[in-house]
Amino acid sequence: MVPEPWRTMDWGRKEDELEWLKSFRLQSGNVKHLRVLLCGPAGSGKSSFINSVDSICQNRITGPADANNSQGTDLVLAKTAGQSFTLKYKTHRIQRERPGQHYPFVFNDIMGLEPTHGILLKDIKLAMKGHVKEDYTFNPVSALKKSDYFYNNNPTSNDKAHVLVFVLAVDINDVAGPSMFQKMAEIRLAARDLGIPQIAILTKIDEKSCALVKKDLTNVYSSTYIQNAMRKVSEQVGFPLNCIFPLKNYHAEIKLNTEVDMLILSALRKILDLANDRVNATGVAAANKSANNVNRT
Ligand SMILES: Nc1nc2c(ncn2[C@@H]2O[C@H](COP(=O)(O)OP(=O)(O)O)[C@@H](O)[C@H]2O)c(=O)[nH]1
Ligand SMILES: [Mg+2]
Repeated sequence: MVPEPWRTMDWGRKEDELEWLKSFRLQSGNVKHLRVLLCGPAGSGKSSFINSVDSICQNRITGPADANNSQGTDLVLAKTAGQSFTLKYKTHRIQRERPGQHYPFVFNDIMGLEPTHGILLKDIKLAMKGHVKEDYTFNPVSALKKSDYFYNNNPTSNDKAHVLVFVLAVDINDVAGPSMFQKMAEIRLAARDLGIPQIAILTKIDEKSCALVKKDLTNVYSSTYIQNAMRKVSEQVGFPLNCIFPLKNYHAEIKLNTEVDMLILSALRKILDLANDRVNATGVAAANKSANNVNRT
């Protein structure tokens, strides 16, 4: 345990955070929704994160979309496909409290970090640029081709990713080899080159960190184990420390819990702020470009 927590959290502010989420609106009229691309190894908690956000947004634990196996949904998919490690590109929307209404952000998750059988870097770039159509099944040995039915030739701003989130279990440094970190760094650089902001969430702090945090989640920012995990991820992949969020997903609970909600909401807030900034910056750039074109005519 470190003497002073390195990050602060006002655990009593849940109602304010929820109010912020409920009133969350897009600042730009250029897009219908913000697209959040989640990327991480099989079993890291990508589907559980989407389900957890869904649960918080609906103020109840919602039925699992597809996170339901101890090995992770991606591995289940991989096994059913005869060890060929495939994964469909699916957009997950988050329902508001009333059926039929949705929040202005969507999630896609891709199993992209396994160096040998994960989704190819080329395909991840295509997904970031909005070229991958819904329901495409990624092939770990060959990238999506322009001639393919699932190749979107004319992606709109709605199809493009506005933020990239690495979903890593907090013990990633103990289990991942150099090639996985290398691939993560390559993906992060590709996102940076496309102007897409990136953050990381470190999941499973209730299971894979120190006894202190397992006992009480509010110790999260005082844990040396978690601080070291964040530092190593920061060094290996290149995220600034303030873009790394340790948290726990809902996975076995039947009721919401304030501490779990607060950790997820603080990550979600950062994700949505970064995505909103990205969309606004793209809108300004497009407006400047068209103004320049008008000036030239
Ligand atoms: N203890 C704990 N288990 C988690 C957490 N997040 C996910 N899990 C479990 O880890 C397994 C894999 O999660 P899943 O969301 O399917 O991973 P995915 O393959 O990345 O989509 C499932 O059994 C989840 O219940 C977490 O924060 N804490
Ligand atoms: Mg999954």
